[in-house]
Amino acid sequence: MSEVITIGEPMIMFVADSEGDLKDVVHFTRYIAGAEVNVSVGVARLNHSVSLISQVGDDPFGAYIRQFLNKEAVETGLVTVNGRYSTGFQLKSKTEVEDPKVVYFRKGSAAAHLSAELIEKMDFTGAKILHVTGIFPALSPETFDATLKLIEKARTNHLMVTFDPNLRPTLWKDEATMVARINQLAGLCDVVLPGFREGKRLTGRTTKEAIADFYLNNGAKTVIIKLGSTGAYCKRLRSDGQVAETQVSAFHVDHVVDTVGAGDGFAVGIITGILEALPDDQVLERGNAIGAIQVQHISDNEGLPNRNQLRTFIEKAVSKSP
Ligand code: KDG
Repeated sequence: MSEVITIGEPMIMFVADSEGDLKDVVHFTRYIAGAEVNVSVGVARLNHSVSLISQVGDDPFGAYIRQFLNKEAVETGLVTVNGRYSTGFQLKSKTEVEDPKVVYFRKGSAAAHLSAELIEKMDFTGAKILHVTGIFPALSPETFDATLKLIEKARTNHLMVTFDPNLRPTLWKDEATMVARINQLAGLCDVVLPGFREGKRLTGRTTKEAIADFYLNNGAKTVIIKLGSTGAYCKRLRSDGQVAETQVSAFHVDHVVDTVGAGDGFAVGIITGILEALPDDQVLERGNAIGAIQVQHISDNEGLPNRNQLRTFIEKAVSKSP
């Protein structure tokens, strides 16, 4: 099994070639989206082995996704093809001034019908980290169940479990269900990675320290909060029972093209930093750096760096800083 395992829905993403209401756009460019797919691509580009668990339809979208993942060296042995359902897709608007508008066509998709049976048969030998997000479990009762089973199995097999809440309110029945389910999952994971606004929404607390304490008291061992242009903050329960706090500042970005995918880039930095046993400040710095590189690209994953690109970005930023 690969070092990193993740579970999620890969989607085809059509990005508008021109600005304006999506209903008026004539030409779109095709990309691939999906938070966990983005993370798997980023981890593979940093030369760590990674497996994606998913399901696609027996259609050209599904075939293209498998081809893309294979080209990116993401292990696809656990991406099943199910001809009864279609591969999901989404439209994304083009905008320079605000977050883009995203419209999903994913209800009842092949991924939403992924069966937990696949997980029962999995062999975790050699795997070190399971990464899950709050998107896949929001798709259907089956995907919530599959996510829970996977987390339970990962814990039994002593994997570290990282969790990015990645709130998508339109995929949940209502706000209360979303908050309860996401916090249920977060309580079963070792490392929780909320954005500051997400953390406030999920916990009702208003400071980064209080949000971190909520999750530490709920079962997590480490909470890493994304602070956007301010950087990132980490609160960790050390094995000696002491609490360690770390905060690092963000990298400056001259021109933000699209913020979607930045959180996934951040997660790539955290996961690979932990795998490489980097100290906390370098783990956060790597997360910030990959997030900052990613926001300079329109695709949700094309900007994710390889090792040379990551090193060059950090060295340049450090040499410019006063
Ligand atoms: O985090 C980026 C994802 O949001 C994007 O790639 C698509 O998974 C996606 C979603 O559900 O919004």
